[in-house]
Order: sequence, then structure tokens, then C-alpha cells
Amino acid sequence: MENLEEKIVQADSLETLEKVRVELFGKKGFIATEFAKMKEVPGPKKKAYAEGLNKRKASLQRSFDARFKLLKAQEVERLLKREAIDVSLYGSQGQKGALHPVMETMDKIIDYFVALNFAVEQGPMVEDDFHNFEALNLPKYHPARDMQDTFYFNDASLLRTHTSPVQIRTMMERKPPIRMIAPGTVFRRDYDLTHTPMFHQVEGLVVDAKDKVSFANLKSILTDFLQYMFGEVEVRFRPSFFPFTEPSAEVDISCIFCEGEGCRVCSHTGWLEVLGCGIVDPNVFKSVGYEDVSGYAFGLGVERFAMLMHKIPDLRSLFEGDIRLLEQFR
Ligand code: 2NL
Repeated sequence: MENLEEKIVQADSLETLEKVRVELFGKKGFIATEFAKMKEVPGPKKKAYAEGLNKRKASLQRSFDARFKLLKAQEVERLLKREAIDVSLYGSQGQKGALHPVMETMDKIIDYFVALNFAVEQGPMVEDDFHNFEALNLPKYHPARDMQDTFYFNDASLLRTHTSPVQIRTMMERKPPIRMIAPGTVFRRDYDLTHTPMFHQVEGLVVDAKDKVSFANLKSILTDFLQYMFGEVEVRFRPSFFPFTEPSAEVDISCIFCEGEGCRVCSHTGWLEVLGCGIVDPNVFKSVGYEDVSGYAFGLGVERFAMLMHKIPDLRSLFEGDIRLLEQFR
């Protein structure tokens, strides 16, 4: 009998103590077995026997509880020690995100025009023939439609090939004067060093009374804009053609890599083409129902700007999702 107390005190873990508990208090344990012997105890002695046994049980329970409390406390202590965190240690350096160079460039472009009171407008990427082509003086079967290879869903809908449909929608929803830019994602079937099927444009449009808009205004604002983007560069306007502007011009800056000396990037011309622009063709105004107004417009490819500003040799690398690219633009 005495070694029962001993067993409790000698249990050195909660697992061993649990075994002892079953041995003592379980269904077939010591206490239960002793109570079962009651029927063999002669009548007059039953009471004393039961009292003795109950005392014994209570005493064992006290010993057990004390041991359990101690072992449990030791267990908690052990766990706390094992799981302890030294809050004074340095953490590992978390990976920081960075703005994608295309978005960074886009933001810089937008900032310039917002400061000059241009509204920033948006429109759907899935467009229809009218807003993407027809209204821009590009009737069906016009050879200029070949200039941009279009992703068609069906005869009625397509992925916009430029952000010009946003200007068309804005003109149709509002009255002149209009002073807006349309930054956004556009799509063309093109894929090489300098073209990706998805890219970004910022187009600008100013429409006002005929005496308030001139090619001189356009020249002045674009020259200032390009010097804001690229620093002290020379800017030149070359006659060109777009179906939606007349007259039209392409805009070059002096090569930022060789300062006009001639290098591989500028194909030894000393100039880099960065913009297209012009005076809005009257046919465009006709299709949106505008009369007695004049306007200028321009368009640029954001990737090309980002490419030149960051000297990125292959445009496709911008969209491969390789984190090592972004790490270079922290
Ligand atoms: C380029 C040329 C250009 C426009 C875009 C435009 C829009 C309307 C009316 C007239 Cl609604 N023009 N946009 C005009 C000239 C050039 O972009 O080379 N973009 C990358």
C-alpha cells in the first residue's frame, strides 16, 4: 500500500503520472478493486472499511493533484523556454516592393499635365469599331488601318489599339473647351525588341475656339514637356502623317545617349523619335458633332519613354515578371 504514494512522487512526467492515475483511480484500478472487496467484508466492519478506504482515496488524490500541478508547471516552463522569442534580435530584411518602371514613367507624365490643368480621363479597353477607328477618320478599308494590327473579338468588338477612343468618348459626352489626357493600356499584334502586344500610351487633346488653339501652342507645350522628362535636350518637329491630325508632326529629342553625336541607339542620326502630334483633323470633329472649334492632339508610348529614361535594351523584359528587373528600379 505504501508504495502507491511512492509511485505518485516518482512519476517524472505527465505521461507516467497518467499511467499511475489509471492504476489508482481507473475502472480496474486500486481504489475500484478495494471497493469491490466490500462484499467480502463482514457486515459490522463494512462501515469502517469504507471510511478507511475513502480516506485513503482522498489522501492519494491530494498527492496526485500536488504531483500533477508540479509536473504541469514544469511542462509549461519547458515549453515557454523552448518557444521563447528574443524580441531584441534583428529581423530578416523583408522584401520591399517597387513601382514598375512603366507606371513610374506614366505617373511622371501625368504629373506634368495635371499641373497644367489637363483632366485625366479613362475609358474601356474593349472598344468598338466606331470609337477606335471610324470616328478617328479611319473608315473601313482605309489602308491606315493596316498600320496597327488589331486584336478582334468579333466584327463588333476589339481591344483598343490606342487611347484615342477615350478622347472620342469624352468629346461626345462634353462640350468644348476640352483639355485632357488619356493614359492607359492598349493592344497591338506586335512582338519584338521594341514592341509588346500590350503597352501603354498617354494621349493628349485640347479643343477650344478656333482662335485659341494653334500649332505654336502645341510646339511650346510639348517642348517644355520633353525637357521636363529628359532634361536639357533639343526638340525638333518633323512633318508626318496621321489620319486623325492635319497637319501632323513627329517629335524628336537630341539623343540622350550620345548628346547628338550619333550612336547605336539613335542609329547614328543624333535624334530619338518620342512623340506624334498634330492639329485635329476636321473629320474627327465632324464625327463627334463639334463645330467651329480647333484642337491639337498628341500621343506617346510610355514603354518607349521608360526604355529611354532607364536604358532598358529589350522591352519584353518589362513584362516577364522577373523580380530581378524590378530590383534594379528601387
Ligand atoms: C503616336 C501618335 C498621336 C493623336 C495621337 C488624336 C486623338 C484624337 C484626335 C486627334 Cl481624338 N488625334 N491622337 C494625334 C496625333 C498623334 O499619336 O505616335 N503615338 C504613339
